[in-house]
Amino acid sequence: MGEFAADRHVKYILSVEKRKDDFESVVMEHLRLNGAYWGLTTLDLLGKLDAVDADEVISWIMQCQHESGGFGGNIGHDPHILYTLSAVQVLALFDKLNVLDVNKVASYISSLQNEDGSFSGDMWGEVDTRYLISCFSPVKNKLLKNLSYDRFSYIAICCISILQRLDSINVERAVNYIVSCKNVDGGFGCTPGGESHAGQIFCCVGALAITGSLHHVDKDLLGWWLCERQVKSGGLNGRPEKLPDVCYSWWVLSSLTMIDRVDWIDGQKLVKFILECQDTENGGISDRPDDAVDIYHTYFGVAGLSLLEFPGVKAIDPAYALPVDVVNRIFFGR
Ligand code: GRG
Repeated sequence: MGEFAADRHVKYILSVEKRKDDFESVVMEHLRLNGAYWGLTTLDLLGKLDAVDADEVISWIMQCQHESGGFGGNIGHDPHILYTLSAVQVLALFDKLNVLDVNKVASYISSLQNEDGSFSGDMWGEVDTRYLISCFSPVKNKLLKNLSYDRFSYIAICCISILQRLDSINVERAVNYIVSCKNVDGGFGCTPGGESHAGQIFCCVGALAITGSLHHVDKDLLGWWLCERQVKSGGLNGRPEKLPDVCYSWWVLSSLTMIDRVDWIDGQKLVKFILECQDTENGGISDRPDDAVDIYHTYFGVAGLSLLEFPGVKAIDPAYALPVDVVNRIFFGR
């Protein structure tokens, strides 16, 4: 099994920020705040967050805030619930949540809750976040336009919980909506009746964990569905018959961790798969061995290793997707 090239990954992440004209930076332009969350959380998991200038990052983040209280993906871009979560997560990483007008952000999030308890992504109603994620990736450029409200439910709940303002949304209705997306296979889809997908399952299980509602999950049934995502190479796919992808090391493993079934997959084989996806020369992790690396897969590969308790990687919280010490600082002040 190859070595874990932690130092190279740190160098790669720091270099993405500097290469403003290359392909990855250009396609990331409109979702830069989300990319910042991926890169900076990876640095923190590797104990290297101090390699960036915190004041510079915070000042840029605050310039992405809109008068509505929401944040855009970059300066001058429209606000969206996903970038608002990324902004809050990055401020939490730097222990700078105090720069926020919490009421303003909370009122932006609560304004996006619909009558049925679900959330819209922005004032226009909906954008599928798979599109947001896939269009930055050199290997994926798909426009996927199905409704995806329960994904926004996770984003809203995670964000408002970090701000300790869960009382500003209707949690009961939000939970009811998420539960209505549960399928007979134990998984969750984008909308009621939608196909179970590991990314979606993370969102639903994460939101249920944060709101203390995990009793709605059939843990054994969902555990089976999730551990069947492991394929021969050791990697995990996101749904039956699909190719493995490093990002599912996060979406699947975090869900298994939250329902206490993480030992139902072969952790050693998954570690081997993630390490095979590294560019050991220039740093970064790709979706599958020998593909081009990007910052999204680098984050989710390292986050997967964290859940597998890989040496030298800090522990990550499976629901908040932030280092455990950051989550403890938010909720317990230490
Ligand atoms: C704070 C970690 C964190 C997340 C914020 C954006 C978000 C909340 C969750 C997204 C969950 C999700 C749907 C992940 C899957 C993303 C992805 C790469 C989907 C690809 O979809 P397909 O259909 O993939 O192209 P498969 O693998 O099924 O072929």
